[in-house]
Amino acid sequence: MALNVWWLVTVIMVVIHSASAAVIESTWEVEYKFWWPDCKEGIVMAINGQFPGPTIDAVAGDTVIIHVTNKLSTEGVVIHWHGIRQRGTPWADGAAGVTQCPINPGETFTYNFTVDKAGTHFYHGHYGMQRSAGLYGLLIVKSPKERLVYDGEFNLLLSDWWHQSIHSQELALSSRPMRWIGEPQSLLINGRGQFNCSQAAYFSKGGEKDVCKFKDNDECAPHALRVEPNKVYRLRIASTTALASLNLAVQGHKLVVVEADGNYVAPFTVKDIDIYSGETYSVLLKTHSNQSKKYWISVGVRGRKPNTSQALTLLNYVNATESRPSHPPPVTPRWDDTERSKSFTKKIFATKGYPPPPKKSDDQLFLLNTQNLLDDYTKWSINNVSLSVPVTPYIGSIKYGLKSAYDLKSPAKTFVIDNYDIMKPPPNPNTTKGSGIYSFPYGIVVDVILQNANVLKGKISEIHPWHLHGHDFWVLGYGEGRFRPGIDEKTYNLRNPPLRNTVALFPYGWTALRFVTDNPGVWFFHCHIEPHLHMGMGVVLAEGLDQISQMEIPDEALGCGLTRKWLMNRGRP
Ligand SMILES: [Cu+2]
Repeated sequence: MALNVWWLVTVIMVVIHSASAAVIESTWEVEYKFWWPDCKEGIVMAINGQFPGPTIDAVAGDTVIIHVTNKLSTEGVVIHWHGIRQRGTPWADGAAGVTQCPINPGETFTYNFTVDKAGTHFYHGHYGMQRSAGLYGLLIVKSPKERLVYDGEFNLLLSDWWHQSIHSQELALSSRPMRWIGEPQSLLINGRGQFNCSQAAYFSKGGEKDVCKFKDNDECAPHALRVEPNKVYRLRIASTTALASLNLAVQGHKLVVVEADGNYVAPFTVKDIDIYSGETYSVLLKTHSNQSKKYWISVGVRGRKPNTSQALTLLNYVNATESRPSHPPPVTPRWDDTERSKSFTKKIFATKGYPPPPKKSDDQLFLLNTQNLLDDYTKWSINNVSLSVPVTPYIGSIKYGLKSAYDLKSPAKTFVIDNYDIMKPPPNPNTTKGSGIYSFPYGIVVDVILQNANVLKGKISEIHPWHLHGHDFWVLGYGEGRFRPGIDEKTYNLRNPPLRNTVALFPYGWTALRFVTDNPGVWFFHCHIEPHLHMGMGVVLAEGLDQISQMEIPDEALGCGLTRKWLMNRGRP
């Protein structure tokens, strides 16, 4: 038994110090840059000449001030701080059209917010499909009272990469008929991948001739993780993929999952982890004693039929004598083994010390996810409305009472068609588009039931990772088929559900979550698959409308659409 519980020591609380809050301030210039992310030249969105963008290292309680200058010549830009709740600063959430106007070329916008809670987070573009173009980086918030004990840590930022430009991708997805962007050309680990070759090809038929050739300082050369024997390492893993659901394994080593989306979870041991776009995990890895070997870290695609090679990097023991691993990389579990994915997800529970959720909810949203047509354009819809984000940011429209800036009528709070058969393509393929929002008073408990369904053609239901801005929510449960009101609520886990900001909606199933409207602001809630969001797969939640109207919002956030007009005329009759 003693051998299997080495991680137990790591959950003993250790108080290190009570740091006084610091201010982390930087100036960022966002620009397009030629880069070789997968050993092939492409164009990335770089920050201060770096791809991925710089890692922000903060301590819980710190203030982060980032002056973002848009050095793109012809398009706007925003940065969303994924996992940061933005309490009191909803205008700094960085969602274009929701919490601010895109920053114009040549202009600077200052984000100023507090990172109030420790966790593994990241940041990314939230305008058009700029995340897919490489506008992302890590945001690590350390705890002044870290409860986990480990000897060192590494960050693994996972993403997917296309050779087609995002402008071409956006146009393809918005064309009639829609042209699908296909699977990514490469997967990247910390912005590094290899297209059309494999570092591990010496194990396969092609042999040495297919082994990637790169120099150590090439932009696509993987960064190995250098470890010592008999130590515990924390791997902070984040997925900012545009499309791919991923699986990560470290050859010859078990992983103990301890954190998900910035919240500690009850530790559990696995051979590999599934990670969906928008999610983060920390895992603890214990190195072997007295080893002199090298091991593969492999990342592969799940949930969609893969057409992309694994991303690989290495775990190298400091005194490794071998030049490369002596065994092939771990094989990614079969892409369509959905039961395996569900079984991983269902192992995640809050660790001791987290208060349970409120026993009952005050309001409920049932959100049916469907793929539809709008004048023969392919769209994703929620309760038969495909989201069309207005030019004027909602937060400004609400603050200044600009009633013509968006649809004042809220979308339906439940499925439009009561007897909708989720196992079949939609009987009526046609949808509508809209910009209406769901409004909630301050301080109530809201349940959301996400309901998946069959796509437009064929017999397929896709995985959608849903991400909520401004909140962590409790994941109360998952179920198969159509949600049965009055019955399925009884299966909710109200004892130790995990707190997260992103949750998977599995094929032909439902996912239930609960949150408290304790953060006045306007919050995007959407599928984190970038093409899906681009095609309308999201909703907008406004909470505490009275508080928003009293709130101070920098004018610079609102210099577009009807709020610009309002600000220009302010003070005039
Ligand atoms: Cu989706």
